Amino acid sequence: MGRNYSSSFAAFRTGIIMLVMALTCGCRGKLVSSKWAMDDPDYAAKYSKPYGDDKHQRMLKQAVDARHVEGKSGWYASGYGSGDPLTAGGELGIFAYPDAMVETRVGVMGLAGTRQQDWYVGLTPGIRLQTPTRFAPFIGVAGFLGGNSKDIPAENDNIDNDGNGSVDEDDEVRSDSHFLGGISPEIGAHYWLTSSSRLTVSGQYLFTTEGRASDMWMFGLTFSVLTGPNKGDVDPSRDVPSATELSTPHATRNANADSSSDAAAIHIESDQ
Ligand SMILES: [Ca+2]
Ligand SMILES: [Ca+2]
Repeated sequence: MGRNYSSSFAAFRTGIIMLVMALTCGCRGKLVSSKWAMDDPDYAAKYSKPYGDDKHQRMLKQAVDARHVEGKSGWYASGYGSGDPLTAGGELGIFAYPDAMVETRVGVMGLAGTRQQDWYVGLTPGIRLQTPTRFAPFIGVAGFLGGNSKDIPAENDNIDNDGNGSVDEDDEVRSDSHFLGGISPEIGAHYWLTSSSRLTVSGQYLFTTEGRASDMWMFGLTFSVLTGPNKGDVDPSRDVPSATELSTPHATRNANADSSSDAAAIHIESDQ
């Protein structure tokens, strides 16, 4: 037990070391910058004006502020490890920031090990509460619902399992499916390498449907990319399409029509 816990901790420590290496190799000189996210239009809109008397105060604020993530979404890839029971996992998914302090995600996760038989593949939704900052500690909760299927011997069950007209012939097998569910409290921290790329170290304790002996600490390292949209991408002056436009593929708006009548401004173009 103690040795297994040690190996779990060693995996977590390796994740921390990898994070530090990535930070020092990939972003040397930019770990703390008051202009670290200026290539993000929403961040730049807030901070691109010249400094005034509040220069030092604003530099500090700009160095930590990551509220430009609000309303944006992206994708992520994670690797997980656990020493007790020995388990390795991978996850691909999408995430979104409905608020700068709230992150939601859903991914597809594969787990091998788990003290159960073989591998599992399943869906894992999650939510995190975090600081709206470049270095962002968080707490969260995630779920897992997965399953697997494998062939097991069926030579003695008096059933023609494969429907070939012969009962319990040599090497007859049947398909055996198994489900694994779980819920896991999570703790960790993000660090934004750039305005749109993020590294995460996390630890989650997975309570499984297989009983407490199968519960485990899973330590993870995640790389994420924020893909938008920026607030400026949505032009508030753009016309909202009418129901007629949306339901009629060949409808176009006549720019010369009387703008007082939306109905009159719609031209229906015929295929002929
Ligand atoms: Ca058979
Ligand atoms: Ca059989």
